[in-house]
Amino acid sequence: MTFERMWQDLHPVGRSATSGGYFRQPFGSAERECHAWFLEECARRDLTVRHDGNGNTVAWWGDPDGDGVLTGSHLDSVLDGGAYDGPLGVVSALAAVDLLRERGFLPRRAIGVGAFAEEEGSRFGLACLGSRLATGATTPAAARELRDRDGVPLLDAMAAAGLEPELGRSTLLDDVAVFVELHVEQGRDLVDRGHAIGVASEIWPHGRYRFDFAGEANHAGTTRMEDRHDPMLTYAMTALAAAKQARLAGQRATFGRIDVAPNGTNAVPSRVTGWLDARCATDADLAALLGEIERQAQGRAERDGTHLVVTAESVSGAVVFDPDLAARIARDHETGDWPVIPTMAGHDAGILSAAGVPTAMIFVRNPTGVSHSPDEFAPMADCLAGVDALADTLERLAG
Ligand code: HGY
Ligand code: MN
Ligand code: MN
Ligand code: MN
Repeated sequence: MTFERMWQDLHPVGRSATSGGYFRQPFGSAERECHAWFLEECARRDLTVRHDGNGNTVAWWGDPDGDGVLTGSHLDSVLDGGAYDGPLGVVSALAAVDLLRERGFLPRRAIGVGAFAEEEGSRFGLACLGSRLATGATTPAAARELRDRDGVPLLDAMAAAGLEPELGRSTLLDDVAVFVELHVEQGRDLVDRGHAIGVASEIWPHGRYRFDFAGEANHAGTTRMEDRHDPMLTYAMTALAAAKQARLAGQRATFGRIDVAPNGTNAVPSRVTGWLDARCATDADLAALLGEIERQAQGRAERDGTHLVVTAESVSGAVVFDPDLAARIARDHETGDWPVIPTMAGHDAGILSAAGVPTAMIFVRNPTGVSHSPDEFAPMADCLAGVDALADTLERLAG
């Protein structure tokens, strides 16, 4: 099975020697090394590579002619992330092509292996940037405005990585009739149910919001507590309120990133910026959660004499995958039905589904249940079961 060889080749790219975590920043050196590896593997298989000018790449087995079966995922990672989130879907897709060829399968519909750009939004702040540009969910004009944390424009980052970015209308999906993304499970559902493989039923709505808390810089020693307008306090109470509100309703609210100015030990901050990642089962729940968090935050800002501005940076609505397609994939397998389960993690598959492309997701068991961390893991046996499941699915869809 070629999966092991490919996984050994790709595994070390972008892994930190200290934390063991991965940082494959979009259009950064490690992610570009992964992408170059991907192109080499496509060339080995005589796949026809197409770039869409927006950072996305699809390599075709056969001529899609508007009716292709696409699989694949992303190669970028979050900061200090895991090895499997993204790359497992790309490597499994290449291994599934090999397995189908070993079976002597000749596709009636072309099969494409894709790598979408900037799925994590870890550099330019917009999750699933590549697939959003591919579907038109984000316009090229909006993408041109994006800057990374150092102020580098998206176009410059892409050009510096050797791409010839157009950021124009992507033709990538003109060839795609159906998309199946294999992904490591980011949770414990499969391990709790005792299954190596699962199929996605839906993706929760997911929003990212910037909370800008402005206060009054002052001396940490000479300023009495009652005289302060400290944005760190307003931020801290907001983070606590968000966590409490989400927990009460079985939802998700995370402040995983903050910026403090001037960020000095002996100065009351003038500004604190926090980014909230919120996820709920329905669009209405997400709007209600945000409303309640913002209401409590504004109330605290009044108490602290600080000022709060909340900006929605990216919001993805609820995605319900085609239940018939999900059931077809879940049912046809030797070991009986696989579980059809929801995910609270966002995926390129969600963006394509929202754009009307018939889409399905296959999950591979992660016994740790942990993701976006070096501890993310999928046993080799389960990865191979995933390749087999993906090959079976592609055989059915492209046969
Ligand atoms: O953030 C997410 O849900 C996904 O892993 N990009
Ligand atoms: Mn992912
Ligand atoms: Mn991820
Ligand atoms: Mn099988």
